[in-house]
Amino acid sequence: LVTTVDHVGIAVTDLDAAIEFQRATFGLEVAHTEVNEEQGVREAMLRAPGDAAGATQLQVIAPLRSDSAIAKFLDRNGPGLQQLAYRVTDVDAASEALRAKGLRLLYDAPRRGTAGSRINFVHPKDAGGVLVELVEPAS
Ligand code: V0V
Repeated sequence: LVTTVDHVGIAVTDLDAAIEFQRATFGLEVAHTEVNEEQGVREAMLRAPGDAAGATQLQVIAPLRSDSAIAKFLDRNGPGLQQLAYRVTDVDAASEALRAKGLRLLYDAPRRGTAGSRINFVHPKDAGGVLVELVEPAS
């Protein structure tokens, strides 16, 4: 079902400060930044300098609005790991396969994710306490 780990996502309060921390501390570089109004986030994808294209990235995610999922996560937990994202070739088929196994998918139909990807999420209570994202990259 999964082709690779696409990214791991951490929730942060200050996106620019988090990017600078990851750069100055770990040497990660910004590969992409974006605002996703529907998800209520400002986010950046960070990469290790030696990685090939398509390698696993670190996503840093800050809230745009107080009613967003990220704002709620920060209120409850503070900054930290928020999600694990698996790459799939077909998010509709992957979602259907997981539904057939009895897992709850958050969306009836995939929504728009980073860089034109199509995404859905498995409810954390059905995935060992981990919010699992499914990512079908833009073709
Ligand atoms: C909540 N829970 C989590 C969790 N968020 N557990 C692990 N990881 C998380 N991130 C737990 C929470 O503590 C509760 O446990 C339980 O799940 C259900 O909580 P709830 O009150 O029913 O639900 P909420 O309101 O906390 O919402 C949780 C969900 C929400 C997962 C439904 O965060 C959501 O819709 N997430 C999907 C969208 C999202 O995360 N967008 C931001 C990233 P107890 O207390 O009952 O034990 S945007 C993004 O990733 C993009 C654009 C991209 O990658 O392309």
